[in-house]
Formats: sequence, C-alpha cells, structure tokens
Amino acid sequence: DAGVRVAAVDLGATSGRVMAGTVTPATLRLEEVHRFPNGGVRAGGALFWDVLGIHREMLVGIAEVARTGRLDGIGIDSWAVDYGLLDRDGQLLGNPYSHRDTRTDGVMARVLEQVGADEMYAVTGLQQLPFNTIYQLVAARGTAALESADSLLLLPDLLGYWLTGEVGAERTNASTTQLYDVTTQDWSVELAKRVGLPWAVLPPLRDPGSVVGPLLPDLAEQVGADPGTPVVAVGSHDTASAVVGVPAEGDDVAYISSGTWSLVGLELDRPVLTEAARLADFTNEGGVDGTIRFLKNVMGLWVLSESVRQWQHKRVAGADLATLLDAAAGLTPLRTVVDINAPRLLPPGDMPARIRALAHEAGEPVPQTPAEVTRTILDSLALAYRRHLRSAAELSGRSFDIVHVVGGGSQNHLLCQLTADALGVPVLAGPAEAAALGNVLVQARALGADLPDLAAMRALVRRTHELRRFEPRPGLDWDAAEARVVRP
Ligand code: ADP
Ligand code: LRH
Repeated sequence: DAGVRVAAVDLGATSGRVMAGTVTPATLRLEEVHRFPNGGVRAGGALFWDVLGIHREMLVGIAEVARTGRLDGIGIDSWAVDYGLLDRDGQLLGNPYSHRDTRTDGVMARVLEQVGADEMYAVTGLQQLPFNTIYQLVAARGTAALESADSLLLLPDLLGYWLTGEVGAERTNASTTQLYDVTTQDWSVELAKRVGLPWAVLPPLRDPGSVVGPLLPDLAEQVGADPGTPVVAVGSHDTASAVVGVPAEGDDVAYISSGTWSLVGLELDRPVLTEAARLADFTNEGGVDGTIRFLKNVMGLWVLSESVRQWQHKRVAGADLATLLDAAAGLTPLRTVVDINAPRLLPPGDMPARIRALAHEAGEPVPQTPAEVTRTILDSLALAYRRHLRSAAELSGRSFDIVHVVGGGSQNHLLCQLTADALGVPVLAGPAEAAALGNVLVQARALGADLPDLAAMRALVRRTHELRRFEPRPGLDWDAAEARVVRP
C-alpha cells in the first residue's frame, strides 16, 4: 500500500510551513518542504496580514511537494478569527487585518451592553476575546469594504478559494467567530442581525474532511500538480488540527497547544455552557468529528517571541531563544509572577517594558535582565496553565492524569518541566508539528486511508513519533505564587 501523500499547509502567526505528509496503514511521515516567516505588517496606521505573500509562499511549498513525489491532496489550516471580504465579483476587498490591530479597542464592551454576555455565551459558548470576528466586524461597520462585501472568508477559506474558486466556511474555524451557534452548529444569523452585521456575507458551512474542490487548472499547471488534485477541508482552525494530532491515549488527557498562543484545555463530546463556565470565560470551539475544544486562550509564547524581537532590535547580546532559555533555567523559580493574560500584552510592542510594569504594579520584584524577563514569562505561563487546566477539569466534571504539550512550544523544555511541576502530573511533549499532522490525517482519511476515528489517528501519531516525558518535581509553592498574581 503506497498510501496517500498530501501537502499540509499550516500557517502560524510567526511562520508558515508546507509539509509533505505520507500516510500508510503503519506509517505517518512528515517532511517540511518549505517554511517562511510570517507576521503583522503595519501600513496606513493599521496592522494587516500579508495575505498575497502567504498565498505565494504556499504555492512555492505546494510545488515543492509536487516536485518531490505524489500530490494526492492539499489542506490548509491557520490561526483563527481573521478574514478577508470578497466583493460580488469575487475580488478581495482590502487587506485582511491582524486580530492584534487596535481597531477593536472598546468594541467588545459596547457590544456586550447591547447583547448580554450570558445570552451570547448561551448561543456561541465562546471566550470573550476582543478580537473575535464578531467584534472585528462590528468595528468595521459602516466601512466601504463591509458595505460592499458579498462574502466573508476566514483566512484558510480565502486561500482555499484562491485555489479552487469555491466559497465556503469550514466549521472548526467558523466556530471561533462568535457568530456560530455551538448547539445548532449553524451560523447565528440572529446574533449577526442583533449587532447590525450584514449576515448574508456568512458563506455556506462545510465539514472538515469534505472536499472543497479541485485545484484550478492554471494553478495545477503552475505548481506541477495533476489536473483535478483535490483541495480538502481539514480542521482549518490550526488548533483543531493540532488537537487531532495530540497523541493521547484514553480520555483522561489534557492538552496545551503551545505556539504563538497557548490553547489550554480538554476535548469533550459536548459543550459546557454553564454559568460557571461563562464566568471562568472558557471557550467551546468546534473540533473535528463533532468534538468540542473546551479551552482557554493564554497569551502564550507571543510574549517571549515579541520580547526577543525587541531585544534583537536593540542589539542586546545573548538574546537568542536558546541562550535565553538556558540562562532562565538557572534563575530562582517563581521570583516574579505576573498576569500573563493582561490585555496590554496583546498588541505588538515593547513586551519587556510591559512585563516590568505589570510586575511593578503587582508589587513583585521587577525583572531586569532578558533572562529574568524570560523566566518571569515562563513561570507566569506555567502558573496560568495550572489555573486553567484545573478549572477546565472542574467545570467539565472531568479529570486528567497527564498533559500533552504540542506545537513549537513543546520544544521549550524549561516550560514543559515547569508545566509538569505546576500541575503535579507528567507532561508528554511533542509532536511540535501536531497541527500539520492533524491536517495530514484528516486529508488522508478523506482520500480513503483507513483511519476510522480520532483514536486511530492518534494511535498512528503515537506509534510514529517520539515524545519527551517530564515528571513533576515537588518543592515549589505554586499556591503561594498563584495568590500573588494580580488579575483584573
Ligand atoms: P505558530 O504556529 O503560532 O507560529 P509554533 O507552533 O510554530 O507557533 O511555535 C512557535 C514558538 O515555538 C516560538 O515562539 C518559540 O517560542 C517556540 N519554539 C520553536 N522552536 C523552539 C525550540 N527549538 N526551542 C524552544 N522553543 C521553540
Ligand atoms: C492559534 C489560534 C488560536 C486563536 C488565535 C487567534 O494559532 O488559532 O486558537 O484563538 O490563533
């Protein structure tokens, strides 16, 4: 059985990658054929994504997959919530904004005065994040672009549209917009109308695992693919794909999808829409095969990568990630902890200064050196993971005896160890490319591979990928550290 060989396009906020994934009954191989930097582009006072650049780099990667072997399918996943608008001729209206753009400042509070937070949670089950698509759209109300829009496409759907000409919204990503009814699993037209949005821009929904359409002939020729090569809708929300790739065994498992953001939670069969879950501000995002990702967005390694960017910009010596992590590992644990989800950490900027300000305001020792700031970020992340995983278990009536860490952050051994220490359970780290693996697996099944369910996919990941285990070390007073965190 030669199996299936597909291109998995996995777009992260800091880098995009195109992988060749090969699946046979006993093997799962992932080969990175193209990686390119990604990040916000500031222009005209706003923060955008370079979506044409992403499209171009994606095609370079797909061509490389085709050049090096078979190309049976193409799947795209990316970060959530951001979108492009098409006019009635099918042309993109303006540059897609980054969710870190400040145009949404204050919007969420205004909307919540109009639609009660409880009502909104009952419908969408989503964590209130200021950049959820609904708030971005409310911020865009009255703009020429939104007024002349015919359809709204989330980023993977926009890229898929350029590949196939097909307009649609893949469900896992649609579930992050806060315009999606988590119970009926359909757009909440009602909610869109209530907040004055042109609901007709919301395109037909499609399921992960369905075929979007054949690659357009001119593009097939450009990338050297067979005519008719299918583009497959995977879990197009990167976190949905990453959770497919979590090599979990059994049900008592928690995960941290650790990249630019940390997504921290559990996989459930049905949403938890209780008042307690709402007050804890937990999200219920839709996963592959009808699962629910019950989780919390944590500010994640963004705070560190943005700090590194700042230090490198200022030409601070020893400000590469490996050196910083090495130095941070030798520092006093839990000396300074801050609220790592503080809203001021969301936009790009001088993170070290913001971390120092948070420490100062909370009466914590102010971290001075880059290593100290790094240590504060990692201790504070581990503390947040502990807080949220414990409440995820409590709110859902579940328990866990192991935590899987996947994504680029699974390579941060210090953070993995601190996470095990904080939670008092072992951490299994890896794969770093869980999202790409989930993308590959869902495509492979759509193209005929015998992977009946998530358990079979995860078993294949377990069999084919080496994981690193971190045992919890006793001795630190995480409760006392938690009590020091000042949160709004
Ligand atoms: P995204 O998909 O959001 O772009 P990734 O899953 O690629 O994010 O993770 C990126 C993060 O992973 C980086 O910000 C960095 O902190 C971490 N990372 C990547 N490689 C390593 C490494 N070798 N050691 C430690 N951390 C790493
Ligand atoms: C992670 C992610 C996360 C979203 C954020 C916008 O990449 O998709 O799940 O909340 O980006």
